Amino acid sequence: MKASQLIYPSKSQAPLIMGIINITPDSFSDGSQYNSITDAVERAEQMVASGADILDIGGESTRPGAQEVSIEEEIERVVPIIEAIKQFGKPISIDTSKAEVMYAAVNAGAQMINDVRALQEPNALEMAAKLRVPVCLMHMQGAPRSMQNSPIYNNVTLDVMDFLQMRITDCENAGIKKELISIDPGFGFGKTLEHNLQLLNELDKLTNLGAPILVGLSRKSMLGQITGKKVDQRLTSSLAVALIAMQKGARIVRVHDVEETHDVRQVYIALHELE
Ligand code: YH5
Repeated sequence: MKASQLIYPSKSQAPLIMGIINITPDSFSDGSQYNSITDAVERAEQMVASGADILDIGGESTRPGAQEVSIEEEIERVVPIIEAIKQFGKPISIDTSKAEVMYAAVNAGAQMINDVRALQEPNALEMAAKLRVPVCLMHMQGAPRSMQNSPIYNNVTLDVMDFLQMRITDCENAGIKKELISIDPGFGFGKTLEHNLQLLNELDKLTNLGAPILVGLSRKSMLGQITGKKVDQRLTSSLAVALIAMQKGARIVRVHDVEETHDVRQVYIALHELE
């Protein structure tokens, strides 16, 4: 089956659900790559059955303190998964900052680049322009290793918007069509709880940048700070913020729990008389 093309939903269309498939060294703990591939493929199949519109494949952990991954290692992690999940017929996005990984992933069948470093790594901008696929530009203050050490903003929403506007301009100057660009405020990436809450409250302001908004809030630490719950107990709070983000204009929600988020989207669709 050929994967369908990825087209961003307009203001009057239902938001898309992006399912998160992480391939990290933890999945290789038994030393065999076979299990991690079959695991990821099984999760992807379930996500598609539950209503995922996009599958986001990541081979680099951006959690604070996580080990850096080499280009070769990242390619070895993601390419077999992409090749194996193409059959489900849904667009695949590659969560990477490395130009070489973008190239290998798109050649293997990925149709979108999701970059937490907003194409600022060497050659990433040129590579994304050459590949002509949709790109998500995310805001991050600092680098993953140290980003949560007292992040500072003048006004977090305005600072994030300034950054995203500059990256949109740089992308357009590099030859990336505006229609291919989506933006993401980067919840939890160099932000305190207060910063994250202000960004979510003011998410609608980001629509003024004229690019579809993607958000990743699922199971994040800010939900742990609010509810006092550990990462595997954050489903309810994740669903609450998914609905709030949709109401404030998010066009793509990046989530772990696709089936439950699909119900949330049904509520949103019914309320707004969509489809
Ligand atoms: C994002 O927001 N995030 S990777 C910590 C967690 C739970 C989840 C402690 N890639 C984003 O998902 N891409 C990641 O609990 C992303 N937007 C986009 N576009 C971090 C992550 C996570 C971290």
